[in-house]
Amino acid sequence: MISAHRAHRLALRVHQQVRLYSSINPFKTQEEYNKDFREAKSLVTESQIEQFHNDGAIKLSGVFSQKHLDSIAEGVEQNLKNPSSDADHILDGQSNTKFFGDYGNWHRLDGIREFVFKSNAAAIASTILRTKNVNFYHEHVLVKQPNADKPTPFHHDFPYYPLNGYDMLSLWIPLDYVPKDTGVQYVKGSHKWNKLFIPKNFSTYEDYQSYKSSEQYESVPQKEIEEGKYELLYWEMNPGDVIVFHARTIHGSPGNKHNQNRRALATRWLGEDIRFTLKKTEIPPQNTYDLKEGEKFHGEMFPSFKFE
Ligand SMILES: O=C(O)CCC(=O)C(=O)O
Repeated sequence: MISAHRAHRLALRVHQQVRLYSSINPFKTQEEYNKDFREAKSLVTESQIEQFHNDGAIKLSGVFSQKHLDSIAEGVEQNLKNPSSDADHILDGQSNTKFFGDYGNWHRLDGIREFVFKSNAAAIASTILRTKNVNFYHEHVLVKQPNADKPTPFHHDFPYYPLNGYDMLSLWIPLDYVPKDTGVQYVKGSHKWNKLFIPKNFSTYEDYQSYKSSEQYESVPQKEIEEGKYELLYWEMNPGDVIVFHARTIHGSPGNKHNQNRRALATRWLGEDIRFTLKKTEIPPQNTYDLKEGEKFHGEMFPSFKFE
């Protein structure tokens, strides 16, 4: 469990770095963000938006340019070389290859920061949430190395985070070709079950202890998912494609059976109704960045994107 001291140190480090980077990075003009927003309407149709809200996950094809994928690739490389203290290096039982995961480093990784602020990601998230104002929450780098056969356990993201509300989504963006049998699988419609599931440790597959005592949470129905009780959505993907999924949609992925990397970046976006709430969990980071209970996320840690 993260100590209060470590949480405070992390919050301080992040604050200092964010202040530094946002003062030197010119980002885009409001007019350029507005243009992204107008163009997003041609990248995602009204029926795809409807499908996202009904199914909890959609795939969009050819959405990100090579320039933006190059930024992500640079950021992923930087992250692999310089992981945070919260990074997961999950060993693979069979072959000793790894599943690497790390998050919340955008403020210190040039490539990721470039992508978040200069790509059309915010405009796409906003369009799909049917709003003109989103906040960036954080990024998550996920790299399954060749033949890393460890699956990602089924889970949904929402209970991992200190927040309440409904309108939150992720953009899962692969940098490599993803064969269908390696792609993330989504339990269709599970975001609308009105249930919260206990987060899982990606390494041990165990439910996190601190949630077990709360009646609010139950275990993910792993057995039923494996037995095929629910419809799963999953896709073959090419670089430039993206999966947009709701923070309450249950998802997981098989191991990487192929002799090539499966590098991906998930960026997480908050809509209008999301509010900070302190949950006592074992999952870092636990820093609250000075947010008060019930407050909207704001400030340099959770940059706001507005579109006109
Ligand atoms: O990439 C994966 O295997 C899982 C992704 C995931 O869990 C997420 O983006 O929330």
